[in-house]
Amino acid sequence: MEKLIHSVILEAGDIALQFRSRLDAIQVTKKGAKDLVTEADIAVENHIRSRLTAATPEFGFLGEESPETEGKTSRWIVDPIDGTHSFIHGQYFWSISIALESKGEISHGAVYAPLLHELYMAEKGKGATRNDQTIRVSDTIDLASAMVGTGFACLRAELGDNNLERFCRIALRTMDQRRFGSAALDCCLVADGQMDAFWEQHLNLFDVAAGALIAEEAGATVTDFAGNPGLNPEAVLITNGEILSEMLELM
Ligand code: LIP
Repeated sequence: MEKLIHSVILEAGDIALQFRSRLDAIQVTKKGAKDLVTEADIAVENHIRSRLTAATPEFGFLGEESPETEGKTSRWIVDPIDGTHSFIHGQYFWSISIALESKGEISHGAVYAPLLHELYMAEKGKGATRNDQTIRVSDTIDLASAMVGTGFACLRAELGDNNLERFCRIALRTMDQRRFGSAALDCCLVADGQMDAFWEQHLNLFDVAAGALIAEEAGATVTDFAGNPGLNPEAVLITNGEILSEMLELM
């Protein structure tokens, strides 16, 4: 399965980069007030979907840009471009995310950031890698020394709880903060120790299914904002473990 995911995600990256090379000319459509989709998102998802479906016709498929199909025991969970706004603005921090769920559990995850030349992969129980090198979370032991990241779910900006108060509370207690714009990649940055924690609310499963597995396999804790273990896209908190209790106090 890893070989299939590896090839498909690299092909998808090439397609996204072709669109990026003519960014001024690509079509952008609004799905909602702040929810944009580009030709690139659709072309990348179509490619991933046709390749994965041809190889595993019995699996279901949940993607950001196309209707879901159900499978018997397994399904692919795909975000063709996570960080569409970053992509449209010609920035570096966007990624392609592919996860495989079997019997309700994410078994494989891959996140590829083509402009950063970073490919993160994990298989349940077998650890996580970045460009084939094993990765581990940081060993930062307190929030005062921590670099943390978040996102503001701009697509769901009309929701009352918009994360700004929480961000201000946490920012006062940490060494520094980042908002990179791709939740999938944010999870991987915790996995390889570039950040000590990441949180975001009101995400979709396809944003974080792969990234959360990669983080967990690198030693991260994956909980909701109350500390319940496991991935809840409505409230995702990923930490290096050491700073989990301090983060929970502030959520
Ligand atoms: C985006 C995320 C981003 C988050 C946005 C959005 P998309 O995914 O990864 O970090 O803050 O609300 O969900 O829509 O570009 O795939």
